[in-house]
Amino acid sequence: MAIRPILTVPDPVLKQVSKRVDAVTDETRVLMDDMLETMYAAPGIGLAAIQVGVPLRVIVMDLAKEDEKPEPRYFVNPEILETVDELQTYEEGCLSVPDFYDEVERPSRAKIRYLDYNGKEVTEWAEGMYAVCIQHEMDHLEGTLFIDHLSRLKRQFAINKVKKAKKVAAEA
Ligand code: K1U
Ligand code: ZN
Repeated sequence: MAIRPILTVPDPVLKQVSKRVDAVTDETRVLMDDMLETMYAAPGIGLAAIQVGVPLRVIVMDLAKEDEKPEPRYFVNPEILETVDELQTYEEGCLSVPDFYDEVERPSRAKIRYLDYNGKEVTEWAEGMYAVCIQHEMDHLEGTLFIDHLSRLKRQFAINKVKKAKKVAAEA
């Protein structure tokens, strides 16, 4: 397994639409293993393949708390089949927009279908934090970041903050 660098805004790669995976192979599993290690190291609770520069419809996630047993989840070619009208608001973050958080409103439940680590098809309802995170990660597959749900002013503030932090780090 390997930790891969995470792309940050305003990298144009993050705006790409990711392509479907033909079949879940050992190569896909190497990518998912690397992504999970990268996500744990960051640390984060989710990661889309495009965030490590791979434009494929692959997501990893682990919503277990620090004191709980890890519960890695793998999603290949995930689709949202249905959402409810009820909305929930959560203060989101993103490893591609480090150190910036803001509230985003999304459907509180989403019915999703995806292939798991072994290529088995799963259909289930996501709710609570699972619904927040899967919708955030599936946005990445369309080249959409959570800051795209905010006002232009807030989005530009977030991008400028990341740019400035990168400049300071490069000068140190
Ligand atoms: O960059 C990403 O897509 C991952 C992102 C997932 C996410 C967080 C919050 C709402 C929606 C989606 C993160 O993991 S940001 C870091 C984070 O939330 C976190 C890090 C350590 C412990 C707990 C949470
Ligand atoms: Zn993100």
